[in-house]
Amino acid sequence: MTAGFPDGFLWGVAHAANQCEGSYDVDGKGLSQADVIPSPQAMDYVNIGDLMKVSREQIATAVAYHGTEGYPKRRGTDAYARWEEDAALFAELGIKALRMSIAWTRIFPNGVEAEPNEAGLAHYERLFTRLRESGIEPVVTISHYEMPLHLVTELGGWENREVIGHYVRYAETILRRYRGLVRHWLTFNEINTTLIEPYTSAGLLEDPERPMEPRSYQALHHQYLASSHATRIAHEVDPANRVGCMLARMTHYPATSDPDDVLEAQRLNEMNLQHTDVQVRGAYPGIVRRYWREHGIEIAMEPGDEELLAEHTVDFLSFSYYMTLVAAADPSTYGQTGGNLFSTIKNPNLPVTEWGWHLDPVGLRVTLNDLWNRYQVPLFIVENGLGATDQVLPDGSIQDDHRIDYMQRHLEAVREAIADGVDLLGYTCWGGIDIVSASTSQVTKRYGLIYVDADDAGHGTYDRTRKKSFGWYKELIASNGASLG
Ligand code: BGP
Repeated sequence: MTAGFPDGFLWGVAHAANQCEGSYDVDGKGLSQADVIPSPQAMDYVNIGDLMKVSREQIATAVAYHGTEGYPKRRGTDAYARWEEDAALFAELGIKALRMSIAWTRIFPNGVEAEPNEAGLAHYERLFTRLRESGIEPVVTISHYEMPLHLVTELGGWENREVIGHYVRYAETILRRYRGLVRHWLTFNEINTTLIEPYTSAGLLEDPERPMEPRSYQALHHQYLASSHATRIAHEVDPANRVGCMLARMTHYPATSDPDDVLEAQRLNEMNLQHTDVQVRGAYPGIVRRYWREHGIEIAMEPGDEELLAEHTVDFLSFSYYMTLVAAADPSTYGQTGGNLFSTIKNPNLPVTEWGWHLDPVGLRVTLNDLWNRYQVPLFIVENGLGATDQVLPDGSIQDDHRIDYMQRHLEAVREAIADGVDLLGYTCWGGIDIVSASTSQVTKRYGLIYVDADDAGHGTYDRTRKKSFGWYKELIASNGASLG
């Protein structure tokens, strides 16, 4: 008999402003870099990164067009307009935490203004207040795949050190305004994705003259510094604030027991953990410095940078978990499957989702134990869920047993990890409500416990319906996990 979930465990759901809010030009909001990503003309689930970038020409076309047709993230799933209805549904679900993000462009529309936009600030204040009244703790990502477009086109995104100052002004504004309303903050969503999808994560546009990788590492350095500043300010504003980093954790298994495969898996794991090494331990690990040396990457640092990183490390480590990956010294002989952000060698032991992602509940236990053993700081699973097509039956119900099965098996693995000794703050599934996919911009790649009547072209009533999984999760939360059996 394993121990259960601890008292005060933060059961919740998660989503991001750029994928659910819509209302892209309402109440003074500026254009974000997500608002100009067009619907993909063709889906390629293996080369997923290609769907997450745009060119200068595409941006110019998007800026000249005022409307939502062809730009799914401008519509989201109408959560800005329907915030009260959604907050009521979340209260009914009984969640203890809502992981969400603030749209930077609602607070500083172009990112460079001296004064914030009061309409944007007031919106989130109303929402946080309502959540707290319902006993829901907001867990807020300061920048989740969203930054003002102006900072991308005029300043060059996070590669430019000036962006740190704009982020810090934004972060300080919200940290002060929501003092007492929000106590859990994440500085950046999946910070490692700056190396994988540099446009979506760091606002970097391609330049044929300048290879992307060194620019991405420079951008990351600036994001780490910005994160440390935000952590410093959060602690100054309210010592009760808890700040987390956020990693898309991708545990690599070796394809075989050949030591060369094992070494390659270890190398890829270390490279994935370089980000938490900086943000939790406070220093760049040797493997990254070696990588820079061997690839001719020179990072521009200023005096005091490394001290700042060392001094203002995060309080907890949050991460998304969707799958595990497979590594081999010679990957060319293996078949590939799709993946979150990039494809991987197909693991013959694991089934895959409709989008080709490995399904691996046991891997979540492996991941939790690895992270806990390495860092010994509280962990928080802030994303885990199944993207799937859902059918509405003639009686209007959605019987998403596939999602219930996914969550059941992943949460059983979580319970085992807690019994192993992992200190886990909470679990917020992705997502509470159907939203626009980050990578494919589809609504029909559904993650929610609440169905939204909308298709990929934006047609539909946007009305909300509780799926079968809603009732299942509600019971689970009410029993603090005991109904898992
Ligand atoms: C993570 C992102 C989320 C989310 C999720 C699912 O990488 O942090 O924003 O969308 O993955 O991915 P997708 O929407 O591409 O299916």
